[in-house]
Amino acid sequence: MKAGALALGIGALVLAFPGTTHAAPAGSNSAESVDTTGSAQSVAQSLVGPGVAISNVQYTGAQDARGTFAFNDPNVLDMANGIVMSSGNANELVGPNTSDSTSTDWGLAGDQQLSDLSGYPTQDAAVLAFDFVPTTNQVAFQYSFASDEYPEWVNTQFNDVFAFWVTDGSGNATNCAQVRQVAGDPTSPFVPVAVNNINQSNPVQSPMPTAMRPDLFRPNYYDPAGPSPIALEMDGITKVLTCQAPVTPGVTNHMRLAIADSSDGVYDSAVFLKGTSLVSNDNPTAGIGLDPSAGVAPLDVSASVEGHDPNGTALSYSIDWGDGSTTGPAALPGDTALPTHTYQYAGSYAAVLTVSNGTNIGKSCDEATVSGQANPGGPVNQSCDLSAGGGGSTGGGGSSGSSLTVTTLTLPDGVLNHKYKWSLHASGGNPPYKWALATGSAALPTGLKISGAGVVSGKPTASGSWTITVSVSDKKTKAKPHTQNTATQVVTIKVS
Ligand SMILES: [Ca+2]
Ligand SMILES: [Ca+2]
Ligand SMILES: [Ca+2]
Repeated sequence: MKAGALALGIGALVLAFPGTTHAAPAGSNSAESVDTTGSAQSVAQSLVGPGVAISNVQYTGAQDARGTFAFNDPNVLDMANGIVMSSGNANELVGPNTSDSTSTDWGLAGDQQLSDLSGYPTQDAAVLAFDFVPTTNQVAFQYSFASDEYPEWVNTQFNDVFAFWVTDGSGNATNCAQVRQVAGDPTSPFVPVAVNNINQSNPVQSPMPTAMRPDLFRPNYYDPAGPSPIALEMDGITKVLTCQAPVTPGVTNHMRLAIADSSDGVYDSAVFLKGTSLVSNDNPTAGIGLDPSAGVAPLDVSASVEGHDPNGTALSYSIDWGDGSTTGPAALPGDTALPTHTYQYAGSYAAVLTVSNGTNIGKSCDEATVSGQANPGGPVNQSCDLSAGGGGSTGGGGSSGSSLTVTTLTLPDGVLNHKYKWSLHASGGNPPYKWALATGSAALPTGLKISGAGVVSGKPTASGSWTITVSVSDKKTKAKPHTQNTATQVVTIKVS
């Protein structure tokens, strides 16, 4: 049970859920599965993508505390598969959420480095370590932290914590599982990803503590009366975050992935790492979190933007909000910004962040769900999973080097004599892009025009259906032979 609960004056929570373990719901959800039977070597291998060779894999902790996962429902986690590490039994992470206190107390030792990060003594540490040889001076991978300490034990000593330490060829170690304490503030320190540093406060404390980085948090609080919003056992989970760390190319570097309970061994926490996402690359990382990420139109949101370039090059950023509006490109001083936007109409919008160092790009995406006033341009139902370049919040993936493609395949219908505005999108090639009607294309609907930035806008003054061909060109390469790519796409706009 939770030691210290009575001292906190919320012992009733413990009395209500006296058990320290409960039956695993594994198998109750066919869309999600966890497998803890593989070797540590195979688990580590599942994390690694192109450009990284691993060796000397070592694991400390319970066998059932680590494994691989396959999640088919993108609403659960924006990763289809990967590896998982837990302070309890990883098999119990599979949804639905059946308890607010899912616990396995292994009675195992903690980890001193994690205790230093948490600020409290840790227990039940699971530590996966290996050597690797990268081909560039940065590694990056995606992850998400989840816990049943949410929300009742936020802002307490039960500050479950994890870390990913990357040690370069000179012995310099970086914990890359960190976020800025305050969104968008370049003077704000980096803090470890932990229960107390990413949350939406604690409803059983009075007064309720300040929510920490709520823009990065997805609540999944246990509700005895009905299903929780996410088909996952954990009561809260962070959005997909990117770990980025400097490394020494061509020599042996070291990775240490660790998670533990704090102050007792119960109320599990876990971290999911995206499969094959540990890559060696030169792309800047990008992260975006919308706050709030749901509400009634008109919905004012702020986007915490974070980027980092592996070579320290100054970055710029732009956001396509998904409703035809864009922000930027703008400079990203201090590698962070907090732009705001208002969603005027109901819909599901994918806000796509692009961070550029002038040569390479990193992309990230977050979703806003807006209810209320219907969109006169027709329903909008976007998802980050549909975005180009692998989908989801990708920090290191980028799309530089892949072939230029128009990713907008359909355009929403217009309403006669009403404002219309929609952005076209492309991926690959060598951004920035320049848009136009393709040579020989039919004309746009009367009253609409297309800008070089790819925005189709105006006020249609005639009804009908127009099938046009749009064209996108990327930037001509500086090096000889100068190359420039062009892609076209046929789209239809109906006005009624
Ligand atoms: Ca739970
Ligand atoms: Ca435990
Ligand atoms: Ca715990």
